[in-house]
Amino acid sequence: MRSSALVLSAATGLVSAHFQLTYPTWRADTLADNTTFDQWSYPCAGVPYGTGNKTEWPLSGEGASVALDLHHPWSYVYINLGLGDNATNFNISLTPELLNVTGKGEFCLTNLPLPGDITDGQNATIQVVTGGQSGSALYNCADIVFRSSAQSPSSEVCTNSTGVTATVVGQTATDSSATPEPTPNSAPSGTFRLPSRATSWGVAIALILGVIM
Ligand SMILES: [Cu+2]
Repeated sequence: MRSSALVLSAATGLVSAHFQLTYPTWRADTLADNTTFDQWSYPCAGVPYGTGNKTEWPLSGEGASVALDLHHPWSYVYINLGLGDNATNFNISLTPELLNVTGKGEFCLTNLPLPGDITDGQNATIQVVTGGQSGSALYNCADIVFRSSAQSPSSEVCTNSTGVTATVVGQTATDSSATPEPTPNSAPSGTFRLPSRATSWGVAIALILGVIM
């Protein structure tokens, strides 16, 4: 089994593609040459809890951000949260609106909607899932500790590459509503908000509306 999987991955040459979880810091570099980790592997690419550093992450606001480097032409992006040490149940969705991200490169989401009962010092894990053309999903995880004093990532770390655009699935590109409404019964709490950092650059509207600027 193992050797055939290795042969398959070598033959398809897909190992160098996939995606990077840039922020918060992922558990391990699952794109490294000769890595034994596998992004196809649920829930965290085979990387055990605590392998990497814990990133201090805020309880709310703009700093509640995730930055990705996407290597596929397009990706469905889901971001989930699992509370506690070594969470195995990533049952809190931070992307109640399904995002379809077009383009390869850096992608930044800020102001992710967090549950209201998070406490300072609480450990958790962020799971990022991308779906693409193959119909299979890719996974990466980052371990965090919630801190009210956490700093936001810099604009260099959390940024959007030219040509990377996102649309909410089900929303047409000509829809002029600035803030999509959460789908009933799917939003855990709060509302999904436009990335405010990007808003200040005049980019977020384009992201949500799918307009290439
Ligand atoms: Cu890939």
